[in-house]
Amino acid sequence: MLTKSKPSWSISENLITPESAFKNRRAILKTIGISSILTTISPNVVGSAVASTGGLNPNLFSAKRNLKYELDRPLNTEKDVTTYNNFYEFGSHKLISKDAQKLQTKPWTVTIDGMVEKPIIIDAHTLISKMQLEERLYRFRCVEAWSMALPWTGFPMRDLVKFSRPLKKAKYVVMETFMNSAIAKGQKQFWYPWPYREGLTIGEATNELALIGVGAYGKPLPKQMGAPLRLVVPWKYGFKSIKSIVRFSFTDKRPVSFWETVQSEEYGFWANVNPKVPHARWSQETERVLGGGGKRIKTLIYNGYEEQVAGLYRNLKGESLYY
Ligand SMILES: Nc1nc2c(c(=O)[nH]1)N[C@H]1C(S)=C(S)[C@@H](COP(=O)(O)O)O[C@H]1N2
Ligand SMILES: [Mo]
Repeated sequence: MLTKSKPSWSISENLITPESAFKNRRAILKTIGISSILTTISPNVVGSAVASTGGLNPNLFSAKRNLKYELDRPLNTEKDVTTYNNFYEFGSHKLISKDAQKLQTKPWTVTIDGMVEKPIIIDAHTLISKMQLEERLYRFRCVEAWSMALPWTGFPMRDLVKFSRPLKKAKYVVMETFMNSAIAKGQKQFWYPWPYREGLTIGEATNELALIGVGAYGKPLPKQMGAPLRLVVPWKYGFKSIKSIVRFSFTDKRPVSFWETVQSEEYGFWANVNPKVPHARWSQETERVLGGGGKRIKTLIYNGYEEQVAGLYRNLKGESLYY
């Protein structure tokens, strides 16, 4: 793990080692003809877990990198990212990766409804196969002030919105996570407003940065990261990036999300990253880099994505954009 700090806005080739190492390993497996073990191996054998591809070619998930999105910091290792997770459905702590393997992601049905020309019910893997996948290196900042940087595989949410054919009057898209307390024990905690729910304005959902993540490190998304598909909105605090989505509903009413229902003064609708606006219980000025031995770095406005997203908020008055 690299801990040495690099000049800002530069990323050298050696910073992408974790992923290239993975690619080499897979190339080797392929040559000796056992690449299929990647999909059949028991998830518990590997710390990071090997996810199901739902019958899709695993190579699909090692998509071409979109070089437009550069990092100013090293990528985290796959181990960092896949063993420290927030997924309250499986427990209110970070070590849920093993329990999350109980999630059955095949088949996985996604419903697109509400203010659309015609509701659609579609298998998640069929949906993924219709989309153009790409890889993007993004920063990710949790409201709890830890952060990471990783290579996502996914498709622009904009493409999903287009596919959904929303009516003109739709202003928001609301997303929901699966509901199954038999395997997700956290959902037995009745004081939480299950299922997990999040929402974006149509403008946010069609912003170039909004991604539907279906993979990471060139592989299908592991269950603990929200397989088979989750939202990735890197300019917002992590809780907006809802995992294991089963429903996209278009509406003209601003939704109240899961965490907003629990604690609206701390977790609002917009939740854009801003170092100057403290959380009710801690400062947001700096963040602890996962795997960085406790190292803290300065948090950037919109998590460093001001150029892409500031325009979305310029004319909004009287809104608490930053929590
Ligand atoms: N369904 C669901 N989605 C969720 C969460 C959750 O508990 N349940 N946690 C959120 C929070 S607080 C964060 S920081 C990110 C964590 O994503 P990661 O575990 O892939 O890093 O997922 C977000 N999406
Ligand atoms: Mo978070």
